[in-house]
Amino acid sequence: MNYSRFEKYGLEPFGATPNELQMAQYRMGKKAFIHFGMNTFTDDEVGDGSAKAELFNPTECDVRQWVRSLKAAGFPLIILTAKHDDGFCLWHSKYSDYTVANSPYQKDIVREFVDACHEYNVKVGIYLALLDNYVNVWGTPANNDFYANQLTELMTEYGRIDEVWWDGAGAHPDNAWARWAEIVRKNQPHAAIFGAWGAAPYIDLRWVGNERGFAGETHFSTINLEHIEVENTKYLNAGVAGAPYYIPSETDVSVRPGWYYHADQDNQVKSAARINRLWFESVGRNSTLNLNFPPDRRGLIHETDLQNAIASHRSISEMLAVNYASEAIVMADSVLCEECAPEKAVLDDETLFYAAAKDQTSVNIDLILPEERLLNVLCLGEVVELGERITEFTVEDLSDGDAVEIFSGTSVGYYRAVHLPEKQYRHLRVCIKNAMAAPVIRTVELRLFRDCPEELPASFKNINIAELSSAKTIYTAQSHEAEIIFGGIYPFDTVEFKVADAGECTLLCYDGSKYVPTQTVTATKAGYVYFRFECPQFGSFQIKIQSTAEIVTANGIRVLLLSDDVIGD
Ligand code: IPT
Repeated sequence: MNYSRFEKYGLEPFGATPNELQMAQYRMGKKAFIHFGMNTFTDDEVGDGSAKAELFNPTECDVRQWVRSLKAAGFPLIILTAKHDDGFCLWHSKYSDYTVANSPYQKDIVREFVDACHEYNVKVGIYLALLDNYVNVWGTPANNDFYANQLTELMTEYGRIDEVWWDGAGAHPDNAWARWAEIVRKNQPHAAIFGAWGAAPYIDLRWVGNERGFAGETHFSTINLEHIEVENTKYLNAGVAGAPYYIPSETDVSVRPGWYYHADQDNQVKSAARINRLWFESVGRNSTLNLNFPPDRRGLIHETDLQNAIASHRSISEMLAVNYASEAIVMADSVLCEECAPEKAVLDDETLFYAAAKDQTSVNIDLILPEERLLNVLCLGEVVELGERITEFTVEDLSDGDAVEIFSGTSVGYYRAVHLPEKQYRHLRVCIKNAMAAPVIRTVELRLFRDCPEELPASFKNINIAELSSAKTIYTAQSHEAEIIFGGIYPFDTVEFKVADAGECTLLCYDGSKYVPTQTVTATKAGYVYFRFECPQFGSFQIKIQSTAEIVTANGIRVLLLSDDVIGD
């Protein structure tokens, strides 16, 4: 990183700072994910590697459609699952016979994908799962060579790659992280590495701690390595102010309940308004958005998914097109020097910034508009090359004379977009109340956001999630236990089943690494048992029921969303 443009004003980095790869990621803001593979044809989310390669048979596969349309929806980088946990390779790997080469499709999809990205000037990301249920050497020393070999193929035979995605699922303590990272660094110097668990010392991007699409309201890129190494989702979601490692988060979430395409989720695609909210809660909270679009059995991204993504992109782009702060008179009560005056932060130029005087950790920035403007969003961004500094800020409205606090927040980082009450404003004040070092601010923006009309996904209601094609129910312990794997992240507020006699029943939700008991209900006699939640339970891939009474398997288990509030977390 070149600091000379800061040094001339005596500005020095505070704490941990980003590298160039991380800066490039921030600037992209959002990116797309593609989950396509054998699961698309078996209606699975995680395959066991037993499905025959012949099953992979997209009828109208058009990889260029994916890239072209996701570019139109504003995604400058697309990450492809070259291989998921089932082991089915979308490229012609020499190290496995479970590949597209042995399917009716035959063509190398990684090649088609990279070529299409280059054609449309889109950056390339590659996801190579750590698990391989087909080759099945995971957990043995042979896996380290096997993974290194496949990674080398992908890193050397396809041209430039900008992101490598290492899922935490399947991360093994004995994985050869240093060696694998070296394969990426040596062959693909532009590639940022996303990773988890033991990969922590080698990664550029961390997981945000959930697959529901939000970074915490407090969200620092700085974090302690051990929070990643033990996958502490609370800290992944919030970061830690002033912590020693600078590892920004990536918020991965699917536009559908599942990562893979399932026809019975066609009317559960997130609406444009919901995607807008994903943007505000990731990009607008100092994270990046990685939004998944699963191609269907034709080998095309479904029309609804694209329509909603494009509508969302349009409303965010319209918002970003006009920064009303650039018309304002901008004043601050502390300024380091003339070149770092506060009006520099309202200009559309990444290299210009406002800096408060040395050691000044609280400062007010006034924005006085030439006339009243209808506004509802304020965006701030720090010069994070000098470290994340701000820990507390408020926004005040002075349009009617007295200062009225209309927002209060904590972290800012590279970018923070907040909603303000929508009204005609004349005078706003950003009060940096506290910072770990004098604030250096890259951008201050005042904007008008016009949301897309909200359409609730029509048919969450009354669908038994446990009966969808991608779900499985497994009864164990002589039917005193049942496990339901949904194949996707569904909201639900009700679980219903029948017991053969009186007993205690506990519902456990899987949080990504373990089952967490959430509710216990006592059945006083044979009959139906219900678990009810006041608001939808989000983000579970699978649940388990344990009961001292026998579960009546003939009746099955119903997992439902009965309330309408599918939008809240
Ligand atoms: C979860 C991993 O544990 C985490 O490290 C990260 O890779 C994440 O997936 C990506 O979405 S596993 C998931 C079943 C919660």
